[in-house]
Amino acid sequence: EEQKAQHRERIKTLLKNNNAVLVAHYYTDPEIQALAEETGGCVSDSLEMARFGAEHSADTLIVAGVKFMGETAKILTPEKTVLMPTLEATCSLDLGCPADKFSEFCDSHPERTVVVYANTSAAVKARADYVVTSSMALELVEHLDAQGKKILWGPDRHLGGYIAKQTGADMIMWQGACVVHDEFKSRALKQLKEEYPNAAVLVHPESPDNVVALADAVGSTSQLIKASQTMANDTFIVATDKGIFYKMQQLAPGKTFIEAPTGGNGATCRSCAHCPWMAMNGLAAIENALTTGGKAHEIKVDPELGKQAMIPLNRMLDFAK
Ligand code: CIZ
Ligand code: SF4
Repeated sequence: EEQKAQHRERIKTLLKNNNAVLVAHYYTDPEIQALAEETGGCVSDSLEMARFGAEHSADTLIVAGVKFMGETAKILTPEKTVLMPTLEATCSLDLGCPADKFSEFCDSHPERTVVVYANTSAAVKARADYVVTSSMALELVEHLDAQGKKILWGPDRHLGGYIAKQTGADMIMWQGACVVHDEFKSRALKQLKEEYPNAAVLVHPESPDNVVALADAVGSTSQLIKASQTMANDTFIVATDKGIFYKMQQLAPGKTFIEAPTGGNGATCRSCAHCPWMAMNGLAAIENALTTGGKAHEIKVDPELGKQAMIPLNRMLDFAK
């Protein structure tokens, strides 16, 4: 604890001296979210992280999250220095969607509008017509569908399947998944609902469809946080990364939040409702990034690729306004 307090104090000084601001995702550890709030940074979903970073006057952004979030920040503001606690923090959706293979998939369906989730590399974004986050993907697909567009979606198959079902849009999909949300189990969730009959079930649509089917509210992280505030229930079963409990407890104090079951019946799960890559963001790593910067921490995006990727990213920001 004493060591953590020292890290916090040194980070505060470093942020000031470097004209830097800390931008943290809801899935990072509570101490990081608290520090971002305390230092005038932001805690949010990937859409708002992108917007905050692009609009803030700081010269340096330190992005606590996973690599695609740092890359998005760099693409939107190439003149800023973008640091991350570790460049090793990736995402199973990004890893499972290599740009060359994805590009071939697109090439074989030239008539389709390419819509990709923000959880992708700069090169995959550069190949897309639109980038989306889970907070506005459904509305954008609805909009494209109304124009008669057929869609090629990537990489999350659960989110894509959910959107196709909700909108009726013609979508073909890359078969990626999130290691965290893919682990939620419907049978165990049904049992838990029986134990807590008054609880509302909140589900992120990166979860399997049989889990989404049990939800009282389905939505992005920011939408689920809003639901925890506005729904009358005093207990919630939550199927998304448990990092989100920090914000839910802060904004809906007095309510009870329970993790949705992963793995079921005592079976092992790989990530147990906490993203292993989000978990790599620690106070020591943040301090190290601000102290040493450089190769181990600084996000670099090829400028030409960045220019290409900026087009669909700006379409996302404009559409979400
Ligand atoms: O699962 C993720 O990485 C999410 C939900 C990102 C986001 O859009 O905030
Ligand atoms: Fe990727 Fe899932 Fe981790 Fe989000 S929670 S960064 S989608 S692996």
